[in-house]
Amino acid sequence: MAAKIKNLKNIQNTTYSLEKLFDEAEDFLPLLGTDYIELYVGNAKQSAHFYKTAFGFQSEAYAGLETGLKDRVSYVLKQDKIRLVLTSPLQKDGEINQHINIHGDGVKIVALWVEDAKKAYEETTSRGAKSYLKPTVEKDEFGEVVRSGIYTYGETVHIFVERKNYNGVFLPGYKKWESHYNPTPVGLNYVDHMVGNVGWGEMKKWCEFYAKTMGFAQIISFTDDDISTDYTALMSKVMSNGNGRIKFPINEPAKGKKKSQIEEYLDFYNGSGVQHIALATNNIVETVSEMRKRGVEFLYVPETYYDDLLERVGDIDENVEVLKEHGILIDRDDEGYLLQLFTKPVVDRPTMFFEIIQRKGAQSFGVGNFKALFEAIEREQENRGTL
Ligand code: TYF
Ligand code: FE
Repeated sequence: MAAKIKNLKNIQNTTYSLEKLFDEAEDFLPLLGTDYIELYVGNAKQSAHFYKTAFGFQSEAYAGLETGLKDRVSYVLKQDKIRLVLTSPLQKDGEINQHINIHGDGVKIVALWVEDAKKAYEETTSRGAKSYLKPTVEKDEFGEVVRSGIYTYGETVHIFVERKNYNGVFLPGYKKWESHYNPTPVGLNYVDHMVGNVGWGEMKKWCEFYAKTMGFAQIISFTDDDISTDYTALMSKVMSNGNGRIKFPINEPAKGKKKSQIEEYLDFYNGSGVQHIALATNNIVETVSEMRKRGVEFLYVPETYYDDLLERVGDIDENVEVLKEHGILIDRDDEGYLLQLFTKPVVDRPTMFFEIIQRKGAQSFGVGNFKALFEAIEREQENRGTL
């Protein structure tokens, strides 16, 4: 067992070089960053209140009946570079209702910021990506935005957003959302990565999808031999774009002693979808203590995790007692270390959750924490009776 984990650490600790992975090929899909993440939810007004209160997001933009929409409402929230869009249907039937009926509240759109949305569409669809939205120009008095989109795993889609010199609040059609209720930010800065759970045996297919249609490369791989030991059965590969701004780990379940956490997700989500959104902070202790105060529930890490911590990770800037108090996990690779912590699912189904991460050099994914993390997830599964 220990050998397995060690073995895994070796895989993780091999520094990948984006330059080496990408130097040959010209990047046919340059991505500037994550533009927004849109969730389809049952009650966007209340979800928006939750993300403002508990996660420190700011009111940014709104579209609904007041702006001329008849069938849906969207609230746009912002915190530094992170944009969340919460959308609910205003009528029966239709795509949004169906999405919520099948999946519960969940991520529908992972929007990527590009220089040229038409080219992004052509490059990806000509390589086999399925079209979701043909290049569409939207205009208002603040400028012009072009969007296009393709399907990825499950019913999830990627929308390419080209902002030209747009200086409206979000997109044409949205108005500024003025609110008297403005809780302070909690220090979340950008989307570090977003993880997809895909069906049995589908990881390879979706990694190939990102490689072939979007020009991504695999930077890390965990096989079931590595992590389907006593803990939780899953396999994972991390796909990255050429500049490393977009990282999509893809998990698939594997057969283990207990029901895989990925299988539990697939059962409740009724298919593949976004499992977690990792948000970066530059002060995880402050961010997490603030989020706890505001009611966010995090996975519980036993105090014994901290017993051999300094042996495992060496010198760190933070006080171990403080990390222990908040259950923050730490892992080191050959470039530095990272601190991370996972929320419990933020919806009623055991599906989507968030990761809070602070990177201090390390560009890896916390493999040294998998044992503690997966045991914590299993305790939750046990409480739910789904293990
Ligand atoms: O994103 C990752 O790959 C890490 C590890 O249920 C991980 O955060 C993998 C599975 C999981 C939670 C985290
Ligand atoms: Fe993660």
